Amino acid sequence: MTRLVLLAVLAVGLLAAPASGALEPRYASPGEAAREHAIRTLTEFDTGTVTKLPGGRVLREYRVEMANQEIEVAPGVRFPAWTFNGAVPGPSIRCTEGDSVRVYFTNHGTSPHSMHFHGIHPANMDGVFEQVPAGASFTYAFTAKPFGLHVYHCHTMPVKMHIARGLYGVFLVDPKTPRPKAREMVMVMNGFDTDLNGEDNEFYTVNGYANVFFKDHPVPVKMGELQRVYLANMTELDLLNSMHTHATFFQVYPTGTSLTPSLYTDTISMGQGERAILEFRYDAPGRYLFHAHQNEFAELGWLGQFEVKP
Ligand SMILES: [Cu+2]
Repeated sequence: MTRLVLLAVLAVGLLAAPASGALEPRYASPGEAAREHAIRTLTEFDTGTVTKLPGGRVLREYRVEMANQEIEVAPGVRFPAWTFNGAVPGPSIRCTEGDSVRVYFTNHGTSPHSMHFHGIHPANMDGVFEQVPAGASFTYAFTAKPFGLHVYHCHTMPVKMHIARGLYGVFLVDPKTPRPKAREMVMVMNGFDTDLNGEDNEFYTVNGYANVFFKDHPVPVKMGELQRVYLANMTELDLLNSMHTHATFFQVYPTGTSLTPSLYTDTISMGQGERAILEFRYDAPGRYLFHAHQNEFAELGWLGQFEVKP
């Protein structure tokens, strides 16, 4: 009988799932929600609602809602996150160079927040001096430039804390002539200061859940296919994070602002806020590790594997 009631409650929860991105009603547990979010973030982009402005320019409109949201970051480990659209990292906002971008931001939190986009735009769209009080909204409007792999994050003091709590995501501006066809993935490297001491991280992840691409979801890769990773480092409290691929080398496009790679390697280190586009292939089937080359980070959750099949 109790089970029936529980099922009924879950069913009502599913039907009533709000559009604001609150996670609980969609999943059986916070752990399932967080794992699912990490996996979805790998391949999911928010390309906005697309219309044309008079004159023909593309207008892309996005909605981002800040909310305090407890999430799971490793099995059984809860973290009182501050989130954009209900999870960490926030949505991967994608557009094309020259598009007119509008981001409708609402702060459902308990303190001021903002969205600071990396890119080129006017001062009053920079998310620094125009703080958005709790309960208020703000519209960011700018032209997307330059093309490349950027990030956005809250820029409210103390910024260190607002980023450590989870307020960041990828802002990808495609060149007008698209990059060559590839299988594309987003990897946001981050850390979680789960004891909230403000000094160090207890867990390191890609896309928000420890070891998710090692244990729960080895990343399927088609042998010979061009793989493109949009890699961003949003780790707070540590100066550097890194990625190392086993048994293959990758081309590096720093910040994605050139179509010509500048490095061919198997390990890349990045400071806070840095990002790069990596391109590689696997020529033989099997399982290949990828992980932070700070082995401490790898052992605290930043470890994954590619499962290569013909
Ligand atoms: Cu904030």
